[in-house]
Amino acid sequence: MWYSSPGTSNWQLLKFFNGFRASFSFIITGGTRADGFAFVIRGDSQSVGSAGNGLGYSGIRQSIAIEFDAKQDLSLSDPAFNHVSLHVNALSPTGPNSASESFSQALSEDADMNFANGCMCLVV
Ligand SMILES: [Ca+2]
Repeated sequence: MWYSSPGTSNWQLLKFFNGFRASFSFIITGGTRADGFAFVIRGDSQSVGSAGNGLGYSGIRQSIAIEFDAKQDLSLSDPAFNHVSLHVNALSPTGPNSASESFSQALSEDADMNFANGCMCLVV
């Protein structure tokens, strides 16, 4: 789900001069285990993120993503456990972001984290 896309009727520039606070809850349930999802703040409205192990944000330029990764992808150097990770393109902040752990600036280290077990999770 994306909010405030340019060219749409609800488009508005969000300004964070005084910081911001966001909260949401989610449940990941049943079926074949999916890759996860990401909370993304983007400055570039034209680039598109990739699906699957890209978690919808990999490839989006000028973005910050907090990924909730529920599937290990060895090609992205994921740890062997569910994790929450902050991703930015630190070498080129206006360049594309990536779900590769080489773009991670902070990673949860709780190997017992299981947010894909059907429980309600609250993020603040
Ligand atoms: Ca992954």
